[in-house]
This record gives sequence, C-alpha cells and structure tokens, in this order.
Amino acid sequence: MQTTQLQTSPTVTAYIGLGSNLSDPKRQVSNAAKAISAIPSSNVVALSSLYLSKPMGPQDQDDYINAVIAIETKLSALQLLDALQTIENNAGRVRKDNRWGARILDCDILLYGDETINNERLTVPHYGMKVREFVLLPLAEIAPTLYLPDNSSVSKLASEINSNGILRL
Ligand code: A4P
Ligand code: MG
Repeated sequence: MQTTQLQTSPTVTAYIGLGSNLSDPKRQVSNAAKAISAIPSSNVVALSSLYLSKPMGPQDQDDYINAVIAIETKLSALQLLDALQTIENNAGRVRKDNRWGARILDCDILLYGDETINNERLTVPHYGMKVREFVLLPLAEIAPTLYLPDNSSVSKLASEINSNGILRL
C-alpha cells in the first residue's frame, strides 16, 4: 500500500520594512505591498500606515515614505529574500555604490519568526531595526506586543527612540 506523505513547511510570521524616496514614493510603497500580497505561499496579515521620514544618511536626498508589512509565509527566509529582490528589481531599482543613498524601493526583512540568521545574503533581525524610527514606529503600530529574539519589546524601543520628525500619514 502506498502512503501519501504531505510535505508541510511551517508557517512563519515575517515583518518586512518598505522604503522609497524616488519616483512617487507613496505609489512605490503601495505597489510593493500589492506585489508582496501576490508572493506564493504567503498571506499579508497587517500593513502599517505610511510614514514620512527624514533621510538617514546623506541629507541631499528627498524624505522617505516608509511602512512595515507583516506576512505569514511558508517560504524559507532566502526564498522570501529572492521574492523581495524581484519586487525591488521590477520597480526599477538600480543598485548604486552610495551607502544609504536615494532608492526607488527597498524591501528589508526585519524579522523572520523568532529566528536569528547570519549568512552571506541575510542578517536577521535586520541590523539597523532597533535604531531606526522609520522601522520601529510602523512596526509597533502593527505589532505592539511583539518581542525581538533578544527579548527587547518593540513598543518600548519605539517609545524610547528619537522620532526625528517622522510623520504618520
Ligand atoms: N541583506 C542582508 N540582510 C538583509 C535583510 N534582513 N533584508 C543583504 C534584506 N536584505 C538583506 O541590500 C544589500 C544586500 O543586503 C542584499 O543583497 C541582501 O543580500 P540592498 O537592498 O541592495 O542594499 P541597501 O538596502 O541599500 O543596503 P543598506 O546599507 O542595508 O541600506 P539600508 O540600511 O536599508 O538603508 N532613510 C529613511 N528615512 N528611510 C529609509 O528607508 N533607507 C536607507 C537604506 C537609507 N536611509 C533611509 C532609508
Ligand atoms: Mg535593502
């Protein structure tokens, strides 16, 4: 008798930070959210408001639109990164050497469940997330009770960070 083996991968909640300051940033971030909702084996569970933030890094660039989106996914973290990089490329993202320079669309994996990942392609939790108001405020909006793998509270981090003039739109 043949037995059928059901291949089930675990479902993980992942948080993705979205940012844009070129080519109609609000539209870029909304389109990215739409594209993320079409990623296979994944469902969007929350989308923050849009936030208008001052540029971190070189100041001779426009303000950013930022948001955070939460998904439940059966993709591995690297499969999710591939899907997000495809979305960035489809938006017309050109990778330049200038660190923290202007960009059409940036999709960063902030958290992948409670996993800590350090490999050539991926550092999770995202290395900057605890010190960026444009990540912590939208993240705390959609996940106020969330804790990071190092046991820090997202709401506490968000309440303590310098808001740097960020505006919730
Ligand atoms: N990579 C490693 N870990 C991750 C992760 N958790 N999520 C690798 C996504 N990618 C990750 O990424 C470079 C490589 O990082 C990828 O190939 C992937 O394998 P990238 O998107 O090409 O480069 P990047 O985003 O320009 O790099 P960088 O220096 O990490 O930029 P940041 O830190 O994302 O900062 N100001 C405001 N107000 N709002 C912003 O959103 N964003 C930036 C960019 C600067 N200033 C900003 C904002
Ligand atoms: Mg990035």
